Amino acid sequence: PPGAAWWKEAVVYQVYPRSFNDTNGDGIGDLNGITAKLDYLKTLGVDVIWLSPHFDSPNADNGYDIRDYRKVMAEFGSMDDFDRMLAEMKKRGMRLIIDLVVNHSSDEHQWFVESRKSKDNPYRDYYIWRDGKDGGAPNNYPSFFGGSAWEKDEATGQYYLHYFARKQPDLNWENPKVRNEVYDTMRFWLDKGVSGFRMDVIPFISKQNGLSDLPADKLAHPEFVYANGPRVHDYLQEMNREVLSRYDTMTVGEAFGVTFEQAPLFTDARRKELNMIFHFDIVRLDRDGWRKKDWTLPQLKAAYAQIDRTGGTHGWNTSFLTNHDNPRSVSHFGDDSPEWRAVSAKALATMMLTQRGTPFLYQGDELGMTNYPFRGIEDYNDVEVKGQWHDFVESGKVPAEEYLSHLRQTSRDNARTPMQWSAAPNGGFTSGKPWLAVNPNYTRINAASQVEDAGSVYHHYRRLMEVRRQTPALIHGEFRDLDPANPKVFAYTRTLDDKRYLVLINFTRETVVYGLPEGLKIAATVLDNGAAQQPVQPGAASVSLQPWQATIYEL
Ligand code: TEU
Repeated sequence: PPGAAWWKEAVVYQVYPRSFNDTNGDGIGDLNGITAKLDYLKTLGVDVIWLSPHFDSPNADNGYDIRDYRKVMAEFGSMDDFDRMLAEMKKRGMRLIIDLVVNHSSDEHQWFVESRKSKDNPYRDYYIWRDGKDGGAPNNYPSFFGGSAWEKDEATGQYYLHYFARKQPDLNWENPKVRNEVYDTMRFWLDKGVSGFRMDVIPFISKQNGLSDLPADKLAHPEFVYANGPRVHDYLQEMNREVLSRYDTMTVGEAFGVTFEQAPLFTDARRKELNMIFHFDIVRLDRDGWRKKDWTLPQLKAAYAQIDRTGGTHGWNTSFLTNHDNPRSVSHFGDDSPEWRAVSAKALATMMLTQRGTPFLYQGDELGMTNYPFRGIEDYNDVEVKGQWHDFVESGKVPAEEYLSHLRQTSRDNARTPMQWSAAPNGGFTSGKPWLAVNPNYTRINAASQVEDAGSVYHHYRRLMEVRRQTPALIHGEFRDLDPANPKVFAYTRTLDDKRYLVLINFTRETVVYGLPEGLKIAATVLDNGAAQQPVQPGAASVSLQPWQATIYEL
């Protein structure tokens, strides 16, 4: 098909290494643990692995605070382990993309250690330093992890900018030396054989001219200002020219704060910036910060349609329902009660893998892993939670119970509990004490039992990836929502030349008799999620959809 590319056809699997597989008993996952599970991933049908940060880090934000961009985090292993892991991936025909976290570094990075020493240090301009104003911070920017985005530093009395934790100072991209350091780092890893990058909060790298105060209505969502710096596209085009265009890469930007209108500026291939971005509109459909809101199926469908339109003719999209910053997808968009968990997880898998966009599957979702049964604040590990607890609860603005009731559903820690490999202690994740508690449902929900069970969520994912790989229309075909207002059923077609497929997904616990619109008639069933009770006869113009049934048909 026109515009075909390996990274459009690939299925990506995100590994959060800290929680994936521990082989040395320290309670923290490691690179050897990933290598040990490559056959599992290969059998599942994974083409590309996105590895969350594996670099040397003091772990103020689980590796999203990097101390040395060319060193492997000691807890995860050594560079030899990395090289072996990559070689084993290649042997299996799999590729690796790594996390490029260059909006900020750790405050323990050598550049910052130097930078903070004095105003005339050669590294001073690697970061963003300003004088205070009226005895306080230079402006009213908030940090995503609580408090001000400015921290006063004793050595010089100036403030440095940090959009995230205090231990994550923002790099100064205005400085060409910083940009060249980043490009060198990228070449270092590309020369080792990685195939590209997931770019952490990449729209934030260009700061607003003058850094003036945010107006009151922007304070709750500063990302829409932070993502709109004047030079972000210059920098990305330069990065593309200097580095990306010289290798065969895949790039995906985490587009926090990017609106539908702006998305093509990043992904239109003619602009030579990034291949794709992660839109936040699905995973944050029912969110206002830490608060959970209700959502409806028509809203979800509208977000899908919008995202598909922004891809347009010259861009390409991602398809994902969670990652390490979001709750588990079955708990979020499905039904994680014992009766409906497996079938609704399969229905979501069908939806995710039949969108026009590269699917990004997060570890454990292929098992239908669920949110964790958190009780009190002491059950959480996330730096974001600690900051919010301070800002909202300790300040008296929000009652603890109210915050906690939302947090149970929205916390990033839901996705960060260890992988559930088997019914062995700690889900087989570690022989030691896991850094974050394993979900107690590991005895029922684990990889070992699902690999053995042809009817499991795992095998549904595997079959879906196989069907997708063999069906160009499900990758490249035009997407059309047949019935955007239907509150129970998601019905859409994927069309390429004379091939046309229909996907029907029942988002309820009830049977729904669904009459196909526009005189459409089913020719054959391609793949069902196990819910259908009887085969649909060729020529059928209506289907009795069982609870959470999700079926791909050929028209
Ligand atoms: O995430 C940025 C991001 O959008 C979220 O952290 C967001 O700020 C938060 O969930 C809002 O509630 C990236 C990484 O994915 C995340 O893990 C890091 O903590 C963050 O950047 C800083 O590097």
